[in-house]
Amino acid sequence: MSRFQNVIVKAPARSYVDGLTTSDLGKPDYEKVVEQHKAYVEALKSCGVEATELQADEQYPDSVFVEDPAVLTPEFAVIANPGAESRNGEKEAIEEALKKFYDKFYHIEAPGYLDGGDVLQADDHFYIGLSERTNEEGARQLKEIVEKEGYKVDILPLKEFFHLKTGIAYLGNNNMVVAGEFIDHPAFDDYNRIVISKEDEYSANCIKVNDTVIIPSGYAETKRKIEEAGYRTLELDMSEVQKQDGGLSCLSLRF
Ligand code: CIR
Repeated sequence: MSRFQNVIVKAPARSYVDGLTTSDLGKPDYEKVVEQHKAYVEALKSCGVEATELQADEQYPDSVFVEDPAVLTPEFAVIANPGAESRNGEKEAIEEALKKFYDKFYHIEAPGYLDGGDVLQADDHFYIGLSERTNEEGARQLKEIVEKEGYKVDILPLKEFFHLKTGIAYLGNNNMVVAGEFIDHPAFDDYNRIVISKEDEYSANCIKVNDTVIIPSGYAETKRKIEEAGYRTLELDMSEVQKQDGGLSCLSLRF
């Protein structure tokens, strides 16, 4: 798994509290999400990356979730076409920010829709989830792009999860964190699976940033399993992010 040098993050807007959600965890507290986001950015920096911190954009309540408007590899950037109407325009600011780092861009175009949260890269293999946000045409376009660039691709229709990465994370060295519908999924048979139980499902959305796996706080079993697999962990309070259906991966683009 390549090391990351950069991340892009975006500060939460005041309108964040009115963003999209399916959770019944209540309305997020704006001051608290700002604190949690700051701690997240500090944690990333402590893993050795340089952070590009974009200003909050009140027009887009969900724009703190920068993972969804793009898919990045070391060689090229794909500007996604986010499947929620209220979020689609977020891609413009992200493309602008990425111009400093990338020369080679691809775009997912309507009628194709795709959220970066539905895309998992594990070494030379991409997994693309079909969800409420990513349709077959969006997945087909991304498949064509990344296959042309030499990657392998599997497209997986999701049964329960909101986004593909809601329930799965790749830690490198063939280690895959899996929850729910992915625990027995044949697509992941060849990985060493770190299985997350139903009650800890939220913690399946974790991120490996260089030598550290960042996990949400409050999941002792997940922490233990990931440490037993040989990783150092760092825990972050994600309560206000979870209220808006977000997780650790959603809050940054790492490259
Ligand atoms: C949304 O519904 O789009 C946001 N409230 C949450 C997006 C989370 N992003 C992700 O899982 N990649």
